[in-house]
Amino acid sequence: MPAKSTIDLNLFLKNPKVQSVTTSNTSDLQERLKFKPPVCEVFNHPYTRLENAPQYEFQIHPAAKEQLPNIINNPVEKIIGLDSGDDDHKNTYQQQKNIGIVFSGGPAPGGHNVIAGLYDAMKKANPDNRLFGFILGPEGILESDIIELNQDIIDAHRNLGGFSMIKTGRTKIDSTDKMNMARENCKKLNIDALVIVGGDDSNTNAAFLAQELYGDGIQVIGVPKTIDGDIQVKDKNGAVLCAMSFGFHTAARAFAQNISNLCSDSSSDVKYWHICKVMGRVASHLGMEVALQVHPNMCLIGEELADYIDVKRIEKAKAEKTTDYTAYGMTLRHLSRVICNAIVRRAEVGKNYGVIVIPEGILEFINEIQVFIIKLNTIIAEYNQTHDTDFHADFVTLDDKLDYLRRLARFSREDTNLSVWNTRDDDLFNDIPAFFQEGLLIERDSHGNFQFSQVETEKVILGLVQDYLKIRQEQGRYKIGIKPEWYHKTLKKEGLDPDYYGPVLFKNYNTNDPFLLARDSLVSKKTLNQELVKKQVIGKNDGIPPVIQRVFKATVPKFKTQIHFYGYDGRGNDPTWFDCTYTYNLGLTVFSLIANNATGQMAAIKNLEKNLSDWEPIGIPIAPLMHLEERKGKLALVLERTIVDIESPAFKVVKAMREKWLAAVPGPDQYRRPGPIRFSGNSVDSKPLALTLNNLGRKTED
Ligand code: FBP
Repeated sequence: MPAKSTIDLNLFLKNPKVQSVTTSNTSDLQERLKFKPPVCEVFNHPYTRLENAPQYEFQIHPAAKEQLPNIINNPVEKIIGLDSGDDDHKNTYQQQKNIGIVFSGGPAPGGHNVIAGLYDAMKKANPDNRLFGFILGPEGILESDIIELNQDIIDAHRNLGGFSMIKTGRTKIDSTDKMNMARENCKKLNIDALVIVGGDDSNTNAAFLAQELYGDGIQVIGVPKTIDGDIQVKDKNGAVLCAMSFGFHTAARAFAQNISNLCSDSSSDVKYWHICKVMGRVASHLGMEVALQVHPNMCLIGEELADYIDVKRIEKAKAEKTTDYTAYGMTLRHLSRVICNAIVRRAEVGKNYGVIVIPEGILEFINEIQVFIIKLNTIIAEYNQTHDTDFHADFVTLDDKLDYLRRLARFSREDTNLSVWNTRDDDLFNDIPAFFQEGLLIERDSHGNFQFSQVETEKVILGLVQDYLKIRQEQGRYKIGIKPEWYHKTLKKEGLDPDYYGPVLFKNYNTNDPFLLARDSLVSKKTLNQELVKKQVIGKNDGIPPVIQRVFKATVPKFKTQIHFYGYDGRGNDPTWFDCTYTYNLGLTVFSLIANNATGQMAAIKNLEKNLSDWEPIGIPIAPLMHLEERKGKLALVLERTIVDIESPAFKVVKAMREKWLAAVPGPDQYRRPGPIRFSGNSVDSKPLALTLNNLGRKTED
């Protein structure tokens, strides 16, 4: 029986040594709070001014010209440091300002440093400047829910992850009523400038607000935030203006460390395939960066699948004088075959384990699924508009929703002009598993985006992979390779002659292959018995020797999986040194843009892929970056997202290394250990590897 504890818990908890163990104020936290990110050279001057950079041009969409007339002609602005200036400039720069800031969309590491940078710069320019945080995202603007940010609040959040200082939300200011409400509230609160820290949709919002508030003299500045890494800006000639949104590096490194740990576990325990879904609503940037950091056995890149062309199908269709549209882009079925082939090849060299990275948004790039998503977006948006109600409130269960779709399909037979959903769509949709149907029918977010993070993408793919592996196993085309030495040793130990049984059991016996592969015909104990009898190795009534049964069992694979999702954890991680420094400088840039009267601009750091001494703070006009996209079933003007460029050096490296990382050969795996997130130092891996490779690739091309 354990001895009864005699400690006085109250006294124990007051003990300074116990308190040093239980305190939340860890040394890591203290180090972070104290860290002062280095700044770009221009910010060492007391003032800054803007300089037009007309050499950067954009392909402007006519809809952007029409809808955003007051900000469409904004140029790229360079920020220049000034030691002194004329009095007019000084007066404008130092004029007292009330600035409002809001986080919008998902958290991204570094957001607090944007606020800290802005706060420090504005207090340096004029200690009477005031900074207000809108609480819970754009909803805070509509509700006038605001908090004044002071030194204590800022200092308690420096270099820390999350958006907890003022919280965030996904409300969209997308109607005339909401725009008017935003204007009235900003005016009531005497806001001179509004800063929107957000992703593509939030910067779209920033552009429309800048247009709307232009006449009121309220400036609006955007900041490129999102772990997804899909805000990247180039001008029309390919000059990189913003290589990456903030938060991407930290999230990728956080995911990479966890996935690298799984690589270690997997190659030790040798019994699981780890299926790792990583965030990134549409683009596969995070998946690709994780692949570069970790070298997993497989990494799917959505953009590559969309680009796939099935030459065999095209030729077949050509011979039949038809067109096979399914030959363009990879189908889910084909994708599952590609994954299975890789799993089978590793099994043949004895590696019945591994790690697969699947980007969250992969289904967006699968033609057949994309068609469903667009059709369902349209159906839901049309229903809400026609009935002035909510589709999901009216059709609560999956059965209700399926019923409604069935009715639409029935109507389509009567009126083919109105058929977004026809009987073929309905039949195909009814063929997919219920959990996936439910996923495809889930509520869209406030921007009308399909919520990929809510869909069990990995389960959909895994289901198909499992089915196909089963078929291959039944056909005898999925086996575990076994080492000849083990086979010889095992049989000899039991007094049996390996050479007597070997040719019957293995299709490559007596070759120099490093792994023995069981014959295709041996798919069960029954077929093993039949073969041994047929080849007269055993008599009809002898039964299979136990050691032969053991050898056979060792050749039969069990596909065991563990599923993981990496997303919210990385979004909340404390920022890397790179993200801390990047975001602090973004905050300083925001103030320079405001102090120099800019509006409709997005703060950015040019040359981010290079060393800090080459970083150039700039303002990028948002309006020229916009194009038309389907949202809530309609075309809307939005900021264009950047997906993975399959012609980029970084992607080409991933493609070239894929076979090596698969390691479907005897010998060790090729996993890379990125290690934990480092907070100090400025070495090559302290910035995204994709950026470094793209920069090196561009240099090589020059
Ligand atoms: P942002 O584009 O707002 O930065 O959010 C990105 C993201 O983290 C995606 O990777 C993910 O699909 C989505 O947010 C999840 O959204 P939610 O927080 O609403 O679950």
